[in-house]
Amino acid sequence: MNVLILGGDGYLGWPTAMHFASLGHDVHVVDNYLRRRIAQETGSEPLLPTPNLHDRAEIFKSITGIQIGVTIGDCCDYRTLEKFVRELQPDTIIHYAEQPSAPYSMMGFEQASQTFKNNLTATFNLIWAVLENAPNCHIVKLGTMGEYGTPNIDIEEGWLDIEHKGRKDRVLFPRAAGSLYHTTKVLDTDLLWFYVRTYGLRVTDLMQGPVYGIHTSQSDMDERLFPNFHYDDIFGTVLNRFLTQAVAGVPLTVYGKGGQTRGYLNILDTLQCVELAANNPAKNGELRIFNQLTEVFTVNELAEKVQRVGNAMGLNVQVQNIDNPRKEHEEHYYNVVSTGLKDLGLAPNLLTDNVLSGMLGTVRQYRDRIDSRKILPRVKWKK
Ligand code: USQ
Repeated sequence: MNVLILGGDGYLGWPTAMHFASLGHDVHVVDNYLRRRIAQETGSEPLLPTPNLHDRAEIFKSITGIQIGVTIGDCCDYRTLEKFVRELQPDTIIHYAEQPSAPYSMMGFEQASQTFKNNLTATFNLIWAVLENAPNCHIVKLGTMGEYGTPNIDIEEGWLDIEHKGRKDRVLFPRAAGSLYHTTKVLDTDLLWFYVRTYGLRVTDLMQGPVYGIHTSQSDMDERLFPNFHYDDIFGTVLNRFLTQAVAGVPLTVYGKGGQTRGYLNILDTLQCVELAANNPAKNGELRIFNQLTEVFTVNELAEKVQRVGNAMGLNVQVQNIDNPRKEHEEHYYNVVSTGLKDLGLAPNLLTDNVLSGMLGTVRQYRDRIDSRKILPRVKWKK
């Protein structure tokens, strides 16, 4: 396949590029370094050194002989994006080109506005670039489980069959996101759905839970190919943060009561899921939605696991419930249907003690790079 990856510099974008290239696909990545800029602005440097995209592509080529095309460009510039789609004629476009941090989107007007404009414009431009230049191209879009929020009913896989006053219909599952970032993903889904049902685009929208992990087959070839692993309060996802806190000797930062429940997955399974979606494309005129997660945990359960495994490795791991900077339910019902990707063949990599100790071991090698000032939450949701 000819695969174009938007947001190819990100925590998931770069591992996805190497994964697809290693499978023998022609891969081209585009990125505008927005995350790198925000990381610099907010003092949120990743734990592991991450060379720029051109350098990473060169390192990858020197090891594997495989070329990944790189363009530093902005998907919010329609002409840039349109040119790529026209010239490359991709079979699949994987769209990660969004500002991915919920806390950043809640900092204030500038950050909210940047998140809103970037995420919606990138998606809108992608839709038009495909409509005008490659209408049969399959768009694989990274959504988020956070689109649904935490409703008091089972979360179905994208769609809900309803019966109202004796009549039946199928509608998008109701969404109630908990941050502006998550809300931009809700709006993305609505935009895609409009263009799918009106113009016959083919789209897979992957509702993904928080991802953890460092190691993939390709990143393990050279530490300079590692994903950009964040542990700060802006970009770090909760388990990656807890692992780093455990190594740094900082009590694990459980927000509020810690009963917040989410569906998690290993970065290896993100790669598997995106590959499965790409290999089994949606049909023209289909918005196919998969809930992308492999295991469900509360924050307390994650903290307990990290504490137990960390202590067995000789760390002294403490857990602390701190004031929740976010507005979210801390105890709630959570039951998600996620059969679509398993039906396509997803074989989950579960969060075993071995996986945890492997990640703790890697983080420990970089402990000198941990800046403890970046650990406590700096952004509060106004309540
Ligand atoms: N949390 C803590 N302590 C921390 C950090 C987080 O208790 O130190 C809690 C949060 O309050 C939340 C849960 O852990 O209840 C998950 O937080 P997170 O920061 O790992 O995830 P979130 O902000 O929701 O966003 C991340 C990614 C985002 C993706 C999303 C999937 O940054 O791009 O869309 O996970 S989901 O959470 O399912 O919406």
